[in-house]
Amino acid sequence: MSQFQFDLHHTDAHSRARRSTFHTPHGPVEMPAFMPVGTQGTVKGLTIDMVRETKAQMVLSNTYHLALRPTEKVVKELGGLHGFMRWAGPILTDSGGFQLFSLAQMTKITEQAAVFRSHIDGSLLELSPERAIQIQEDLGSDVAMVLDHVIALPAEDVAIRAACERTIRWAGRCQAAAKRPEQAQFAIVQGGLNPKMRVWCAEELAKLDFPGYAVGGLSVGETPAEMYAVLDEVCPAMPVNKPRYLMGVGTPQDLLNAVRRGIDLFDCVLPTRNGRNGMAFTDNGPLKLKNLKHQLDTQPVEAGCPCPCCQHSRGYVRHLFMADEMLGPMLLSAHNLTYYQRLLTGAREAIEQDRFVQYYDQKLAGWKKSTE
Ligand code: PRF
Ligand code: ZN
Repeated sequence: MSQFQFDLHHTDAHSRARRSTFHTPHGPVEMPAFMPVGTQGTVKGLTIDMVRETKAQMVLSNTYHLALRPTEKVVKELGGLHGFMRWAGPILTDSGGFQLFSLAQMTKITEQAAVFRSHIDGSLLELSPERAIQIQEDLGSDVAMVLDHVIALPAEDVAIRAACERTIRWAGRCQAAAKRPEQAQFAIVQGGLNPKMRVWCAEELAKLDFPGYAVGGLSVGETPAEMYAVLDEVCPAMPVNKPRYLMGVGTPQDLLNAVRRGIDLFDCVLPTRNGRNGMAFTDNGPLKLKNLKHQLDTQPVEAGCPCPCCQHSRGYVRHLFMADEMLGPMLLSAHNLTYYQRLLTGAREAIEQDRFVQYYDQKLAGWKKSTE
């Protein structure tokens, strides 16, 4: 019996939103779910106990960064990612496909592998599908992502097709390279903004029978409407009985729009990155804590929020940012991650009760009230 069972409990009566549980060797993930990003084996600014207190169930980490530093051998020696980070729950690792495209100075990409220069010391390195899997097996994550070929948008159809075809062949090679039954691999659907290519890529990958599927290549500069249009087409082409993960997305509004279209899993740097920059997500839209209007504000960032930030006044949090104190970014990162978890907990409850569309309308109406 696979350790990666997926139970689809319910589909919302008025949308494609799904309520499910994904089982892993390090415990279950109630979906729809959001994973905080722990690129370097740390969710920036938070201790691992603080990450747990946000109610995160699963965290994401990165092959590319950890392979460069401290190297997967060091992580393996120090107990794998679970022992290294001291995170007892499920972990997903990204393959490096997207980081090659966004961070590294790519020198050559062939059928065999991507050759690139490290963004840290400029050294020349090679990432093949087999190597991406071997690194992720050493890291010991529960879910490994296949190595995909990400291209910049907009792109010509021929370039999109070539990247899709290579992504499909590489997915097959990743699957063939797997040695650890305690690790599941998720395939990644590419295809740019071309709906036909997206559907074709999803159908070809579905034939390989992966335990989960991701949608990649989105949130790379297209409009939200363009991204939602791709999800409208691609979700119905993905297997019903497997988790669906939208990589690197997004704003609270993006998350609810994607859930509505049938996505089950997300990761994004936005809650932590924006938190570090003084921006808080709330049910009444974003708050900029550096704004002078918060100087004497005695209210918490969000009334009723159980996070450590919301035990303080907005005036105090503003002071921390103005005085460049590190507690400010820490508190707002904790708040924003808590906000994202509460948003998805609410979504799960709403789906169970067939009222996801009302939930969506209610959240959107609140966010539109923002005056900042
Ligand atoms: N591929 C991989 N990781 C990713 C993406 C992708 O397309 C994205 C796109 N938003 C984020 N992270 N491997
Ligand atoms: Zn809070």
